[in-house]
Amino acid sequence: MQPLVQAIAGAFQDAFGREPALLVRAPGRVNLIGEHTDYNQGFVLPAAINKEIYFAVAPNGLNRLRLLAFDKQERHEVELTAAPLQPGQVQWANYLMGVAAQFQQRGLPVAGFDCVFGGTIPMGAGLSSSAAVECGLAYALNELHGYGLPPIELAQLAQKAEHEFAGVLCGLMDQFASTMSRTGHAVRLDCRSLEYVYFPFDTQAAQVVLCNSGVKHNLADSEYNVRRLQCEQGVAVFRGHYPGIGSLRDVTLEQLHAHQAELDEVTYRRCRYVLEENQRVLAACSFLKAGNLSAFGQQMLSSHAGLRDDYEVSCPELDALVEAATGLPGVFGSRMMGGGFGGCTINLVAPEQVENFLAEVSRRFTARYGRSLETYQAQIVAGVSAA
Ligand code: GAF
Repeated sequence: MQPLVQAIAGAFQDAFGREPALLVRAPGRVNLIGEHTDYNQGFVLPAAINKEIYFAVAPNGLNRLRLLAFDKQERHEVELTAAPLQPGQVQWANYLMGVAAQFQQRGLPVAGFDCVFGGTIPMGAGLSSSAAVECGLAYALNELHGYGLPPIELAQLAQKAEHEFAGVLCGLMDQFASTMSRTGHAVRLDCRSLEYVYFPFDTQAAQVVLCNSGVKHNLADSEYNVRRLQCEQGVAVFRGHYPGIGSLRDVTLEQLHAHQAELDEVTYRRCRYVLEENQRVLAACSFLKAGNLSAFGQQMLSSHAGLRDDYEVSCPELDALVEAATGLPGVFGSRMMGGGFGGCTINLVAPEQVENFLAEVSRRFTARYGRSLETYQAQIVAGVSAA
């Protein structure tokens, strides 16, 4: 057992005076390409990584949730009543309560339980720590109660918890990656049909290197919801002409150009980005299948340009990191990743050049921002499971 899992199990024993019934691991994710496309019913290509949240859980025979955040060493207790749980003041506890509430809302009662959780996913780095927290507890409650929900339903349940208890109207990508990923594979999800295809991703050919800008933009959540709204405003215009259109996924670039004059300039750029990004994901998957990492990486660079100029969710630090990476020996591609306004860039780098890459990008980042750069070399792991 990993030392951190052991420590979390030990903290459970100390806090609640008995052994946990279940130990769970739930991973964070990277996204190779396909950003801000999930809530537009488009395509994404994420993979779960070896940055994870671990849980020790057991029923407590009380009508209470007793929660302990290992990293913060904070405790929180909530009474279970006949009414479904509601969001409270403690942000970290809301992620857990939100999941319990989703079981309740589906008519699946939640018995009182004790839970200690903690992990290695850096907060606010765009690696989906919140999805991992949600998916890990969803897995645990499903197991403890024997509800038998399939992993994809756990992902949907966790997504709804994020909407209702964190107020972020996210798509399904992060929760899908945390529950459905496969070791050594990226997974392309069609967010409209929920069809998915696994693509082997050989980290011997390209290492996944993450560079953390260290920026945690406090507008990220509100701007995220604004982007979603802008896309919906675009959809409304197209629906006026083509009643069958349900989302930007259904709009073609020809239709976008034909109706450009009816969209304000910002909405036009938001829509253009999403349409082009969907095409990039499909092209990138063909390149990945063909083993053409250079062409794959070009799609990543175009994705970054679209996120920066059309979708406007990048920030100077992320742009500087991509700029510093571009053109270095062995770098196939680089782009900002996740919701944006901070967090990490994802870089695909030939293994023999990783050392040079880290030295060079760190040097440039420090010269510009006067602080050191945190980096991670990610392995691709399986979705949520017992620890
Ligand atoms: C965040 C969201 F949670 C995802 O659903 C996705 O939209 C992503 O931003 C942007 O691609 O991680």
